[in-house]
Amino acid sequence: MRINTPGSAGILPASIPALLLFLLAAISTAAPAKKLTVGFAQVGAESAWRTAETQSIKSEAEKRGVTLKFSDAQGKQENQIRSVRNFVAQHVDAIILAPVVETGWSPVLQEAKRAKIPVILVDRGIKVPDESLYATLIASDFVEEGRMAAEWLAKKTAGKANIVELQGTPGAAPAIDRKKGFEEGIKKHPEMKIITSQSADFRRGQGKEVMEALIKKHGNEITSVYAHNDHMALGAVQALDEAGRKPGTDVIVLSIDGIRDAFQSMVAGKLNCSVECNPLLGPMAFDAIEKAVVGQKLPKRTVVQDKVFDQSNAKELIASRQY
Ligand code: GZL
Repeated sequence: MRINTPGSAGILPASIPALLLFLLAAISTAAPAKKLTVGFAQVGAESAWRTAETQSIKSEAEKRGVTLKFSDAQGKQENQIRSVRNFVAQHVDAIILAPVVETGWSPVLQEAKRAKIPVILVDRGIKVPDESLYATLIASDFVEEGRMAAEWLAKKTAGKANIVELQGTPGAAPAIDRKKGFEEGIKKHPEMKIITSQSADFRRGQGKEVMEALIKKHGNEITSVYAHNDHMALGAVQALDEAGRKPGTDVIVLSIDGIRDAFQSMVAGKLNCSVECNPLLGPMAFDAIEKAVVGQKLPKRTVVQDKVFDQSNAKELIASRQY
């Protein structure tokens, strides 16, 4: 290929800049980067939040021409571990893992490390003695989400509330940390008490069932419900409605995620507040993979920023919601 530069003659570049241009031109016509194959070990499909996250990762893979191998663990860690092991055996280029719980990951992640396959954690963290077992974690700060929820409730109730807490999946990072952050947040308010706290596994149906039982047991003592996700809160709203309590007025209901159904419930005056937890992690996950597969060092943690939504802004924002 002839590169004409000032003072040059003949077909070969005569100066260094020209040589560099020549080499660049040569490289740029090289074969396109290798088509990546990525394994994605997803928790399951327990909530609209989860399906929005799955959709974000699937559509981003398609947009980038990545072959995505997807597995749904039905909420079971042993299924996720089996999926990761299978992805290693299939020699994928990278693995995306949304770990259902925090512990029990070292053995299978050591297998991925030995196979030199980078693991990108999305949406939930893990507890491992050796942090080199994963390339990066892309997730919200659940402790902060819990604190934001507590702060909102303290303002709404002038620091007086008897709270039912509906926890997420036992052992899951968002359940552990949202509880921790909320408890930290209400500590400053002696008249804000958690009167009972039970898991409903991030599921709407279980949120309704658990709330029905708690209404029977605690009746009008309950003045607030704090749910670790919108789905459980919407189940609780249904239970309160059916029990003749007025969710949104007699009982202040708040949760986390910011899904469209939560916005609809806030517009209807039933749910009072939802702290956002953005599930649209596809673009960040594949940006991280593209760096990891060429050996670039990644930050151990990328914190996804969240906002607080309530009945004061739900109506104007609902049309713009993407999940
Ligand atoms: C949060 C995610 C949680 C959501 C729930 O990152 O792990 O799991 O808050 C989902 O809706 O079930």
